[in-house]
Amino acid sequence: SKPAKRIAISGAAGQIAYSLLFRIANGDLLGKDQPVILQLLDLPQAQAAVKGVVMELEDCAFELLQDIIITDDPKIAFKDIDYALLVGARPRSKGMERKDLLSANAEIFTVQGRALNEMASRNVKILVVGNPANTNAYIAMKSAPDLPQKNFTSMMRLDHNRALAQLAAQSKQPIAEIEKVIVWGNHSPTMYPDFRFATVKGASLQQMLNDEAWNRTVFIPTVAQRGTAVIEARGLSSAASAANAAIDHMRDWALGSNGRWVTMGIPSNGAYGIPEGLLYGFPVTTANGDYTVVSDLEIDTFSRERMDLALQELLEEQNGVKHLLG
Ligand code: NAX
Repeated sequence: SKPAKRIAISGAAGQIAYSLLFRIANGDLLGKDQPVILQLLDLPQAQAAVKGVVMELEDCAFELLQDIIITDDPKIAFKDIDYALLVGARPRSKGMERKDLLSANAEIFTVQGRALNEMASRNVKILVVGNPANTNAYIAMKSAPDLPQKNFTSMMRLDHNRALAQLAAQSKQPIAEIEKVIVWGNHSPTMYPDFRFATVKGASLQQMLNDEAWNRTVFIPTVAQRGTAVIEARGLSSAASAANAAIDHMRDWALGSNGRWVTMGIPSNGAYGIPEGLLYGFPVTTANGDYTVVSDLEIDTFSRERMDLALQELLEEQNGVKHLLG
């Protein structure tokens, strides 16, 4: 059989990881013929909980799961890895200001970026899930100068999938038939879900729905506030859907999207007026382990405003942590 791929997951004791690890071990990420080794990272005080999760992983008797490493040291977790799913992050505690949250995470992702730089495979594919995801990915990328910048991505796929679900419900069309949906910008309430180019069996979804008021007053806010709605209903933030999106993101990146557009947070190549190197949500297609930005889409006035709003927010976040990068 194939040699095993090494996959690091941080935040391994957390609730997203509890949905994620079992699916990866089951072959949902890299396929049913690809053995995996899980390299689990969490804080020292979470090691006992990680061990409990590992007992359950063992008890599933997954045939593809070749080995499991448990550690609180990023250098051990990232040694020779092919994939990293960076889920662990510092959550906002009561009374914590936004800038304190940013610096706490900047510290975590500086350390992890350096460890990736030193220990990971040179082809490692990195997905940052922990919030603020785009800026955390930016910090990790800046802290890993020896790795290609394009290897650093952030998760916008949950927002993309949420948009698909809303569009399918509104148009009463099957999700599998809806293509070319985009979520521009930041994984935050400034995100811009955009279905101007979306198609159903090749026909324009925008023309089919023909309701700009629904777009602006229902669709965009529903997608952007979905995380909050889940917290209000469940008392906990999205976990299974976040894990599912992380798998979608990595699987498509590794194995290809077969021509379909997907949304990834990636370092900008300068397209659409987004400054080069800024981590921003773009429509991409993926093939042969690489992603390509969908280029030359027309940007109308409303879209430009929405895209710039997210850009301003990300510039503030990313400028706000620059001085910590050394
Ligand atoms: P949990 O609080 O359940 O788990 C987080 C885990 O990370 C804990 O076990 C904690 O000990 C660990 N951790 C904290 N700092 C660490 C560090 N420096 N190194 C290693 N592990 C560390 O959170 P969970 O619900 O799993 O969410 C994880 C992150 O995903 C949060 O930051 C959350 O905001 C973010 N999300 C991002 C989404 C996205 O679309 N980009 C959507 C879902 C989710 O809200």
